Amino acid sequence: MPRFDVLSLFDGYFAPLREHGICRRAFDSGAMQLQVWNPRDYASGVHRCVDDRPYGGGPGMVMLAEPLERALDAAQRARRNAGLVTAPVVLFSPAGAPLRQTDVQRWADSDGAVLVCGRYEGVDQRFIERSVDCEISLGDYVLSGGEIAALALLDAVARLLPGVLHSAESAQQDSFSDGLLDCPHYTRPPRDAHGAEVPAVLLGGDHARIARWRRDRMLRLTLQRRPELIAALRAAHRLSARDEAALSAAD
Ligand code: 9D3
Repeated sequence: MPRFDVLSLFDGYFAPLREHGICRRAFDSGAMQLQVWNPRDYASGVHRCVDDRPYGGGPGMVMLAEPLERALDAAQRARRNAGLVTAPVVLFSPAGAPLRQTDVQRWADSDGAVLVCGRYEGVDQRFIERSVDCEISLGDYVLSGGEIAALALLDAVARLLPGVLHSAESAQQDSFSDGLLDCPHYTRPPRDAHGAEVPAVLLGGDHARIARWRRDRMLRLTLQRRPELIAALRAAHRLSARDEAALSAAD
């Protein structure tokens, strides 16, 4: 059961996670724990300052190391008091490694982590070098801080935890967990008001044929939209001869 401790100047981002959907279920069932620590509460002086101007000049502000360090100490102490060993410290930053489903699965199987959400132009490098174990990004676009990235990780982890999803199969059948994009889905009616029909194979009840159709559609869609994912599966010898046949028929 992972426990996550989040360091954030905007702790209000994390309350809704406990209130909705699959994440709420993960917290209510005790499958995942979350505690949020605000570095502002660990800042010194009457002004409780958490940032300052960058040495060398330039735009924006930089987060002070000290309030982060003290909030991190409080979080690690609380974890120790709960019987856990010191957790790895993750910093969300545009310079991090893009988050992948394999990483999400590892966090779901772990005791959790301390998640540090950067704000402003960044965090004093001395905090990163002293205290951060890895840096994670959500992708190559600019966010205003690490909170949305932390929420994405927590959401992705929550749905993998035992007893949280309706069907254990859903997580197993995920797009990405097998390295492919998902196939199209259909539900009632079989012919809609626009006259559009559901592919006949899905209505036929031949489950082997349905499984083959779905696999072929996943392979074709992935080749069209994310050819690098097909290349990675090929390199890992995770495509069968009939997968290759479906791909040749596709182009
Ligand atoms: C021009 C330099 N900018 C780097 C792209 C400065 C900068 C912009 C935005 C520094 C920090 C941020 C705030 N972003 C995050 O903290 C962040 C982030 C992101 O912006 N994109 C993708 N993933 C992440 S994780 C944290």
